[in-house]
Parts: sequence; structure tokens; C-alpha cells
Amino acid sequence: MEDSIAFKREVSVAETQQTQQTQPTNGLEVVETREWLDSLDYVLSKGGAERAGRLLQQLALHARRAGGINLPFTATTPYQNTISSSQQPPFPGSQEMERRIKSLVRWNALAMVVRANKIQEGIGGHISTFASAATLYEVAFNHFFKASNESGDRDIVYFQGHAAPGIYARAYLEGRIPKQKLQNFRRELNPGGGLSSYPHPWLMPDFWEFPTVSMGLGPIQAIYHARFIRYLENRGLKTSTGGRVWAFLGDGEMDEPESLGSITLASRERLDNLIFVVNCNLQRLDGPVRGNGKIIQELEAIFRGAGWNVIKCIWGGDWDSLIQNDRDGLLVKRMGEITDGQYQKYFVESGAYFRQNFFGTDPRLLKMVEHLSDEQLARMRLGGHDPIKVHAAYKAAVEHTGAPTIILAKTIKGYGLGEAGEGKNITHQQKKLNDDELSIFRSRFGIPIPDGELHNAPFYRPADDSAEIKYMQERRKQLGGYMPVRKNRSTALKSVPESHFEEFYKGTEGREASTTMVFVRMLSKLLRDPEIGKLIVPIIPDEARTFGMEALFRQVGIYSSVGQLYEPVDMATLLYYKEAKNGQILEEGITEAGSMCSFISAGTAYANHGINTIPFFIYYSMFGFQRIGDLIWAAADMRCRGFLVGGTAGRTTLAGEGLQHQDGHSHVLALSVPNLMAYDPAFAYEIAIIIQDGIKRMYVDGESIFYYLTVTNEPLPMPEMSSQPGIREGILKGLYRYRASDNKDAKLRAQIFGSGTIMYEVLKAQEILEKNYGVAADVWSVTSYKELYRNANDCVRWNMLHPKETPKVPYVTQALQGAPGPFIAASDYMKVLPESIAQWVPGKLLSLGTDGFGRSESRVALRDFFEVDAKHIVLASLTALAREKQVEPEVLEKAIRDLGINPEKSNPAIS
Ligand SMILES: Cc1ncc(C[n+]2csc(CCOP(=O)(O)OP(=O)(O)O)c2C)c(N)n1
Ligand SMILES: [Mg+2]
Repeated sequence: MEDSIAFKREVSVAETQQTQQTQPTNGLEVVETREWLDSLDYVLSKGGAERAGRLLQQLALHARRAGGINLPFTATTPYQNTISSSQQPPFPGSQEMERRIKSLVRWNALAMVVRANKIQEGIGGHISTFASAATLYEVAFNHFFKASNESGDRDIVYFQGHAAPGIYARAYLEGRIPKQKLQNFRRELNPGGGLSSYPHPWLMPDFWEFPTVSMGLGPIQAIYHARFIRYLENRGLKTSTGGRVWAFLGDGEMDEPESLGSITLASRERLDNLIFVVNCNLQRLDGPVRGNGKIIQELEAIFRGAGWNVIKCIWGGDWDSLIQNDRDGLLVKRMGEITDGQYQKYFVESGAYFRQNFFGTDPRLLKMVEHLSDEQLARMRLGGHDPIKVHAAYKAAVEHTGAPTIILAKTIKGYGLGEAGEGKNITHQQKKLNDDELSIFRSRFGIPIPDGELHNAPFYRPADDSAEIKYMQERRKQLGGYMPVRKNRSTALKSVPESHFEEFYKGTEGREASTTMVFVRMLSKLLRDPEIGKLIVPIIPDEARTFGMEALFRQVGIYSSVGQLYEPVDMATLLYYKEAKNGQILEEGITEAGSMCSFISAGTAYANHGINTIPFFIYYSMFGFQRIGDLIWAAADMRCRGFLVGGTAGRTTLAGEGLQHQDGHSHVLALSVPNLMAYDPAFAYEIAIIIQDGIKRMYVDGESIFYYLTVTNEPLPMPEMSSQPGIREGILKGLYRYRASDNKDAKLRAQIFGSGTIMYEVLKAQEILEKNYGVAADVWSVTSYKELYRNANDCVRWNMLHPKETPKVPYVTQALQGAPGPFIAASDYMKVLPESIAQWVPGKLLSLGTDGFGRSESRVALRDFFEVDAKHIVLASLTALAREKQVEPEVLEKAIRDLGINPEKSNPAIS
């Protein structure tokens, strides 16, 4: 934080120096300056911009050598358009027609929000975001967004979440969304269906592709998506090229760490297929983005510094002649002095105020605008509202090679709302307009709705054969079709090869292996498969060695867009660090957020690119849900497929690492994601069954689900899969009897649940119970509490709604029916996880889990501390029996002593 404040100060100091030092102060200097500028103009006109640029560089070098002049570092350029009026290309369409279409879109977007709130007070919605961005979108829709291009590829567009009403309004005019749905904006459950508040592929799977409304997730995803497209191309999985990724963003949104955190990846990878368009309306929700500074300059400095092509689009055509005549740079100096807060004031004030406050500081400035009336001055358009300027910026962006582009377009928030909110601090929340305000807006944009009908803010769509509708349809036809459109563009896989999994059914014949090792071996086998091998995308945030995955470096290579330009230090070894242009592993470095974005790109490629890539993102489980939970939520919304693999998981299994690393709650957090399958397997064969079924369900059957698996680093012998009937079903549904007690005649019986590596503690407890306490316990492997919970809830709900029908019995109840004795659960996760199914267990459940902070210790000590080791499982089992009066309290007291448990030890949940 401190850094960024310092950086901002540096920028504004540099800016001030730039403007102050370049101003000539006396007569001779003025003449001298003129001469130099004239010479430069001559070189520019004769030799072009490149020649002039070289000359300036030579001058700077000469100045340094000859006079020791070090020009101050400036990350910014003057507060002007990057593309001057003389450089701007002619507008390729009918400006008048496009203005009329844009007005129609504006009206319907506004009407949608106003109507929704008239019908239902407080339903919400946003008018001002789209109002400021309408030109930015319309120019793109009419001239740039390619639904398919010459080589069969298409553009990918991340629409700013709060601009959704404008995107719906356009789709309505295109005839893609019926009026009834527009009427049900934000009321999706109304008869006939409605429209979701923001872009949600889950809710509108034929329309929206990317959920962007959680700010910052759009920009980071766009970067990784653009890079993933290159990955697909370089690996030969995608033949067509030329599609671009556009991300439309708010200037306030750029404060999110995710917005800026990965921008150097884009320049490092030379992603000239990526374009950010930042709508710089200078406002966010509460007020100005940078009242005391200038967001455009700040973002320019950041992105130029990161190696992006920056295009500023600040002033509209109304300013052209003033800027051209600003030979002494007075105007540009004044433009650079004004803070954003003050610019916002100009938006709401009169032309007279603008004249006096902005131009009035210097008589020469006042003279520049003496030919303009106050009204004309007040209407001087900004760059982001001028289609010619916006078109010029987009054209330059798509033609730029070698680097990504960011367009910084200055606009007014709530543009067109006038007194109802234009440029005002309250404008973000504005969703109601009175009749007068509606009338002014209607007249300003020339919508033919009579006064008498205005009150209800009716939608307006001209006939299909009207000039406007025909024009917009034709433009989209030329660009390959409508946008946004989401659909599954891939063909389902035919089957999942079972042979790769069979080895794991057999177990390790006494050898010890961690489930992480098992998983890596399985992945390595899948990578060799002739059909799906190439589709697998292993993603790692700099933890491959932690997970024992380094063998894959050599096997499939690490993706690098430039290959390997150096001789790796370990070249002589078998498993050297091999980077290659067609490398398959995405070794992302230390960024779980970036890795998750790659996961999303790969997991949604079936829809976005028609390619069934299967991502496996393996990471420290602690840095998943709690670190990047919002991206996982977005992945769920996007119907993303693939496997999230939480490595070295468990609160007591990852010894030594301590509080920040030991994960005892990711499975609790996983409960919150509706379409996520979450498994905590104990054995190799369970992992094999789960992954095999997962690939089938996602890529053969096309289900909109994805997976979370935890794997651990404790080496243990992996048993063979038994041939008991229903074992596969049990593994997938979440529970099966792993080892029944042989002693069927015992008087004391218990049922114990184990999962993950705690399963081995449960098995030890089973032995102790039988040997020392005469308790015959059956051991159950619970692979997924989440699945059991979901299934049980489903049954309860169905039974409630169908009281006369035969009640459905939850799977967990069915499976455990008739199992004698109390139930005990032990998990390396919080107790709430087993407790979540307690009411459906046919008997009392006593749960052991790892509530509390982890700490640095050995596994043995940690399991004792968290009370999940064999001795605590024995005690819990005896306690459960005592509750049922089958065991005397004295037995418990003795057991505590015999087992070496300190009853006064501190409670791990709050220690
Ligand atoms: C992560 C996150 N935090 C907060 C919000 C709430 N929010 C919605 S819009 C908004 C202001 C947006 O300002 P800006 O990015 O400048 O967009 P504009 O509407 O001005 O184009 C905020 C804070 C959100 N949507 N996402
Ligand atoms: Mg804004």
C-alpha cells in the first residue's frame, strides 16, 4: 500500500515538473521554443513519426553526453489523446445511424432499470455505468467485436458487470431477447423468465460467457485467457488464430489487486491479442476514483511501466481545433493541472463556470474560447463519448503488435441523465427517474415516445425493417453474428480409458505411497493416453517439487511461448527443467489467482473454443478456497470443468508447516460451491474411481460440475480395492464399509467413519478397541461428506414436497441401516463436516475433527493435540457406548489413563 502511495506521488511530481519546466518564461525562450517546434513539425511532416521519434532519442542522448542533461523520468505523457486528430482514420460507418441506434440502446437500458424499480421498489439496477460506456460498446459492436473472423476464430469479450442493462437492451433491439424478459429484469423467477442482474453463465447459459461483476476478476481472467489462447495455438490444439480478448473495465475497478496484479504477464508474453478498455468516468460508487489526482495518468504510468501499449482517449473532436491551436502548450498545461475531482465539478456545472474556472486563469486561455458560447463550452464532448476517437483508439489497438493494449477513455458517469445524475456522486445508485427527467432524456436522445406514455418508461423498438434495425443487423452479420452468445462448441469425448486406472485398484502391495504420489502417477499415465493425453493441462503455482511432480517437467515440458533461451543448470540430469513452446505444464509461478484463471480458461475451453481441455490445478490446499474463493465461485458460475487438487492437505498431515499451511477447513468451504464435487479420499483406488468418473461426467456426459480432491503427503501402504458389490457406487456417493469387524458376536459394537489419512488412525483404533476393550467396530471410508449431505438434503426436500408418496431414504441412512452400535467420525477437517450429516445417521454420531489453528509439530503430536489420533478415536468410541449405557463411566476413566490422554490438556479449538 505504502509503495503505491509513493508511486502516485512520484507520478504527480513528475507531471508537475513536466508541465512547469516545459513552459517558456521569457521572450527569447518563446522564440527559441517556437523554432525548435517548427523544425520538429517539419521532420514530422517529411520523415514521419518514427523518424521524429529517433531524432528525439538522439537529442536526448546528445543532451546527456554534451551537457550532462538528464531528462527527468516521466512515466506519463501529457494529458492529451495519444492519437492526434491528424492521425485518426476516417469513420467507416454512418455516424448518424449509429448515433440513433445508440440512443435506442440507451433508452431501453434506462427504461429496463426504471421500470423494474417502479414495479418492485428496491429491486436495483444501474443506469449510469452503461450511460457512460454506451459509445465504447456501440463502436465495438458495430465495427470490432468479431463473432467469427476470416480464419474462423472469434473475439472473447468480458463485459463490465454493471453495464449489463445496455447489453440486454442491444440484444432486445437485435430481436434476441423478448420484451417480456426485459420487463423481468432482475426478476428471474417471474413467469416467462427474466434477466439476471449481472453476467452469469449459470443463470443465462446461452447468453453470458463471463461473470465479471465481482470487480477485478474480469481483468485478471482476460489476461490469462489471452495467454491460454496462445498456449492452445502453440501446442497445436487450436489452428485458427486472430481472435482477440477484450475486457471492458471500470476505472474504480482498477483498484482491485487482481486488476493490476498480473499485467506484466501480458506484456512479458507479448499478448497483442489482449485489449483492456477502461471506462474512465472518474467515479466509482461513493464518489471520485481519484478526486485529488488523475486516474488516467496514474493508469498510464502503471501500464506503460509494465510494457503495455497505452492509448489515451481523453478529448472529443470538439477540442481538436483548440488543441491544434495550442502552440505554446498553455491549454495542455492547464488540462494537466486540473484534478479529477475538479473535472467532475465541470461535468455538473454550467459553461460559464467552466469558462471562468478552467480558462479564466490566463487571459490567453480565455481568448482561445471566446468564439464559443457558454452552452457550447458546456457541451464539449469527451473522448469516450466521441465515436470517431473511440474508433481510432480501437483500430490502433487491434493493429498494434508485440504488446497488449490498454485504452483509457474519459467519459462522464450517468451521461445523458442531466439533473437526474450526470456526473453526480449519487449517480451510481440512481435507478429512478421522475416524469420530467424521463422526458428530458427521451428528448435529448430523440426517442419517439409521446408524453402521455412516458410515465411507465415503455420499451421502444422500431420495426424490423426500420433503417436502424437493418443497419445494426447488417453490422453484426458482417462481423460474424451476435455477441454475447454462449454455447458448448465442443464435441463430447467418447469414453474414458479405464486401463490407466487399473494399476491403482491393485494397491501398492505393502509399499508406502502418499495419495499425492498416487495422483501424480495417475496424471503421468493419463498424459500418455493417445486420445486425452494432449487435452490435459497440468497447472502448478511453483509447487511441482513439493508435490513430487518434477518428472513431468521432462515428460511433457513446461509451456513457454519462446521455448528455452538458456541452458538450464540441471541440463545434465534426467529430470531437467525443460521449457518448450509446445510444453504442456502451466508452471505459473507463485500466483494461485493466476493459476486459477488458467484453470478457468482451460476448464471453459469446451464452450469458448470447442476444445475439451481437462485442467488439473494442484496447489497447497490452504491457499485455495480461502485465498481465491471468489475465482472458484466464478468458475462454478461459468460451468467450468476440471480438477482442483488440494495438495498436502489436512490439519495434522502436513507436519511442521504450522498455522498458515495446515488446512482443516477447505472441505467446509467447498460445501458452499453448489456444483463442486468434493472428495477427501484415503486410498489410491478411491482416487482412481473418482477421477475416472469425473472425466466421464464432465467430458463424456457434459455435466456442469467440477471437482475438488484433497491429497496428502503421508506415505502409507495403499490397499487393494475389494470386490464387494457397490464399492464404486459407495466411493462416488461418499461412503462405503471399508473393513467390517470379523467379530460378529461381540456384545459391544461401533461404527467408525474415517477419511483421508485419518483413516489409518481409525484402523489402528479398530484394532485397539477389539483387543483391549472387546468392542467390535466396523470401519467406513467417507470419501465425501459433501455428497452425503447433498443427497440427504435432496431427499428431505422431496419428502416435504410429496407428503403422500413413499419417502425417499438418504443414501447415508440406507448404507448404514442395521449397522449396530453408536457412530463415531474422525476427520482431518473441522468437526462440522461430519456433523453436517449427523441427522441422517441412524444412531448418535460423535465427531472428532481439527477445529482450531494448526502449529508446527510432528504428525503424531498434532494428532494428539487435535484429538484425532487412534487413542482419541478409541476414547470417543467408548464414550459413545457409555452414552448408550453399554459401558460404565469407570471404563472411560481407566481408558483415559491407559491411553495416556491428559484430560486437562488445552482445547485445540481455541488454543
Ligand atoms: C469485488 C467487488 N467489490 C465491490 C463491488 C460493489 N461495486 C459495484 S459497482 C462499484 C463501483 C464501480 O466503479 P467503477 O469500476 O468505476 O465502474 P463504473 O460504474 O464507474 O463504470 C462497486 C464498488 C463489486 N461489485 N465487486
Ligand atoms: Mg468509474
